Amino acid sequence: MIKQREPIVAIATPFGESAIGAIRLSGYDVLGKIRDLIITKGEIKPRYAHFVKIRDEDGDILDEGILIYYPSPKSYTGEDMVEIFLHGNPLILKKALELFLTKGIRLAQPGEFTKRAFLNGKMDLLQAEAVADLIGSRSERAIKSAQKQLQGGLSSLINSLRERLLELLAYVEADIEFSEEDIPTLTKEQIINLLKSIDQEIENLLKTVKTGEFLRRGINLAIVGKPNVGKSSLFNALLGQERAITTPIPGTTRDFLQESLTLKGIPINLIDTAGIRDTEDPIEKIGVERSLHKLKTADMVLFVVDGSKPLEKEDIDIYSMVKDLDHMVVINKVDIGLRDEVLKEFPKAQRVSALRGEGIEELKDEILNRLGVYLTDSAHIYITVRHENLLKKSKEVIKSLINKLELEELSPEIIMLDLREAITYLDEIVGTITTEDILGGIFSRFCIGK
Ligand SMILES: Nc1nc2c(ncn2[C@@H]2O[C@H](COP(=O)(O)OP(=O)(O)OP(=O)(O)O)[C@@H](O)[C@H]2O)c(=O)[nH]1
Ligand SMILES: [Mg+2]
Repeated sequence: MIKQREPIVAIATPFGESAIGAIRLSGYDVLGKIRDLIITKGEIKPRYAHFVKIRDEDGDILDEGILIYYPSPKSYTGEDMVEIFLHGNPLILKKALELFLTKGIRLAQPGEFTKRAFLNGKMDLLQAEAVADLIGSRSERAIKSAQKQLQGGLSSLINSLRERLLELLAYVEADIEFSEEDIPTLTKEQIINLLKSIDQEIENLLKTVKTGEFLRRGINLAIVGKPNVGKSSLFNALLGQERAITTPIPGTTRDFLQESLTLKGIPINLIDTAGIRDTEDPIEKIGVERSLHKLKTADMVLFVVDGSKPLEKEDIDIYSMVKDLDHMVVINKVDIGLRDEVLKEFPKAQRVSALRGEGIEELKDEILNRLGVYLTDSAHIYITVRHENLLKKSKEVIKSLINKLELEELSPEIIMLDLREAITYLDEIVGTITTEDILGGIFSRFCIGK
């Protein structure tokens, strides 16, 4: 059922000068509310591009542009909507916005258009989440995955699990209601097998969460080590460009540097840091503090040592800070020697020559391996932590039901109770059941105007 809510308005394009700036309006009788500010020849027809002028209260023309009217229910939100495209001057757009605000229309909250689209059944919760993902995507793979979810890829997977549980529920229910009659029922083994296959599918989906989170927010990868081991050279080699200054003088990098790259379509935020050592230099000291901070907040730390020289106390001290974090040891400068003692200390380390670009591709592969990146190449379906939490709960119920069934005779009522609970969590994923809290959490991370 479509419900038309109070009219809202937002500027839908980013702040700044641009060729065109868009203003979006949605809600009950929204066109009627702004009609006297719009000058146009003839009637405003649904889904037509109309050339219009916007006038202010005194009748002065603010700007001219294109207006499109989408009456309910055929619009993004399902409500009456208007989109106006003016010249992309922030002052003009702000002035137009203010004019509309005087007409009893309020400013939209982040994600409110999409929230209304969801509430009006234009999309399910998974698709609504994908809208924000799509806008925020930082790699082609991330776009593909968001696009897939927007098209309902994940929804149909969850719905098929849900339908199979519902079907099972119907069988068990029928077993109670018509127990005297001759209707087909499932054997215990059949029920267990069905539950096991559902459990396995949930397991497969759960495997995608880590990669999904990396795809959506990127991976923070920090390069640390003592001065002069070749951190900045490695940074440049991974980026494929001479971005950081490298010199033979220890203490070259004073502040951290960040650059983006993608590895197999996963966005990476690569961070080069100042070499960590005790220093009296006040500038370098701050740099070292920043390095330590980056080290602690990274998803993965690349700890670099110079393989051509004996290890020093500084190397060991830094390693003791790194070893309990997600980390990889990188032995650099193998082109000028690889000492046995270094190899003995770090036998599993990746060996590279940042200067010559040797071992860099292998290092990239190993980074993704170690992060547990699991690429579902054709499916492009990756769940989020929200989905993971609910899927885990559903899986727990299913697992314990399987266990109970294998151990004892269960009454159909107990089986039904468990099945209903497992279904409830899936309902929450697609948004058949929601609370204001859940919706607030999801839509607050949207931009205004979407
Ligand atoms: N032979 C050889 N030299 C290297 C290699 N990697 C880096 N170097 C040299 O080692 C010196 C230090 O390199 P940087 O990349 O500046 O080292 P860093 O760890 O960033 O140093 P700080 O910023 O001072 O902490 C430079 O002269 C580099 O050319 C390598 O793989 N082989
Ligand atoms: Mg450096």
